[in-house]
Amino acid sequence: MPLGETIVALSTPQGESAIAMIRLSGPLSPSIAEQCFNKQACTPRQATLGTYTALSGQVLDHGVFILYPDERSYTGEPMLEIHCHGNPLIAQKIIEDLVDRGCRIAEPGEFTRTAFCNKKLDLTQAEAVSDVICARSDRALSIAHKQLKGEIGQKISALSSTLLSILAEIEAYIDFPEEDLPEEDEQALIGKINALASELSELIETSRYHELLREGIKTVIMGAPNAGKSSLMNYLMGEERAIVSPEAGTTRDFISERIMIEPYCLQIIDTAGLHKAGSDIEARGIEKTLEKVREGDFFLLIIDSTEPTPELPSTIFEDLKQSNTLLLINKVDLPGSSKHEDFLCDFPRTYISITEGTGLKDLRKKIIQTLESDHVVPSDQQLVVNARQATVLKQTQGLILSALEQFSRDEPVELAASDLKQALERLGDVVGRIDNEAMLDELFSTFCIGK
Ligand SMILES: Nc1nc2c(ncn2[C@@H]2O[C@H](COP(=O)(O)OP(=O)(O)OP(=O)(O)O)[C@@H](O)[C@H]2O)c(=O)[nH]1
Ligand SMILES: [Mg+2]
Repeated sequence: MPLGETIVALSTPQGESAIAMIRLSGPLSPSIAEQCFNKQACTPRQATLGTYTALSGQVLDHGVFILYPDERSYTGEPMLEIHCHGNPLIAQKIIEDLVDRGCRIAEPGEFTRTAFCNKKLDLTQAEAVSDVICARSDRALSIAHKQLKGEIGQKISALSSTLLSILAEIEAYIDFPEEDLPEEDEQALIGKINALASELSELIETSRYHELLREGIKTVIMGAPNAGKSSLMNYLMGEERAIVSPEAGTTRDFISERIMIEPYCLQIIDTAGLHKAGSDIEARGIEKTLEKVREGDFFLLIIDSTEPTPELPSTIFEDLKQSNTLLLINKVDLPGSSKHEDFLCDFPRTYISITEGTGLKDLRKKIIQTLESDHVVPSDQQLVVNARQATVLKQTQGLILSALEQFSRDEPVELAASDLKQALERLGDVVGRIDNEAMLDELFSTFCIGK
């Protein structure tokens, strides 16, 4: 944002509501508060009741405003919040009046961007603001809040410090070239660099949880035709969402809906039954099922206990694992039902009858247990990086691995040091920090290299 501009936007959703909130950020905020509400002085950061009068003299609304006259605000610059009645017409007229008074309509995310530019938030915290707003479940919310508190930033700081101390040790030898790096010191350094690379791998790995938390856990209900997949979908939804019929091959196209099973949001997908297709349409349905399986995070494989175990395409087991699949042996109410104990015997399973309600009381609990037992979902203590952060971390890791390579090839230590310096800069980009030079100065001022 160019210096000196004041931005304005409606911060609550469009439409009728009890209250709407209009937010301003920039130097005009204090004078606008005075002029529009005709108050000579108002107490900073305190809700004040007032009448909003437009430049034309028209009274637009009675409402509450809060002035943040200095940098102690969300954006780090003067801000004004106007809480008016939630009539879109009022909000629109106030915003038009504010534009007439010299404000500019804010770009999407511009308030948070301003906060980042004014160092109120690091980049990971700024990104967390959107995760907090979009969180669909308790788990997604608690993880986004950790990030908003700056925990990824703290982790990056810790990794940067480790990298910096490794670099400092190497620099010591560069400064005294007559002394060769002793073998045991070199091995110790390689050990530290390897440990750092593994820590980065662990962090990069967590990015797979980001979309899962944001969009819901993609849970594919699959099995042979007529096994009861759509019946299960309807049971979990609590409504008749999918067509259920005794005719095999009823579901041709997939159906997807979100449900909550606290503390998670699941995106459940009912699919066409897997078997040897009789027609082109069926074959297309089955192809779509296989596509959904490839994209799935979690699988509910439903088996009709009165039928022989289904023959599933072998490629499916590239995705379905003991750790991410729950077997549901259905229709146990019918005579002649079998336990199918030999089928995928090491997979977790539960016996149910959807029509009679058998085994359904604990089904949600069992789903959560299976999800949690093998880390299909993150724990609430987990840090989760997003795709951008993972990309930057991978680049950092690439530079660290390149430094290791230089060591193993007995190249001059300067080359490894150069890779590690670049890695340090790249790591700073995760949080959008641009002061690596300052960090280096600080550390080396306390480091006694001559010792
Ligand atoms: N007896 C009994 N019948 C069931 C049970 N669950 C489902 N059914 C019946 O089985 C038939 C097939 O159920 P659906 O839910 O349509 O099965 P589906 O797997 O979606 O079938 P397709 O979409 O054709 O692949 C229906 O007549 C259901 O009422 C159960 O637990 N016991
Ligand atoms: Mg169906």
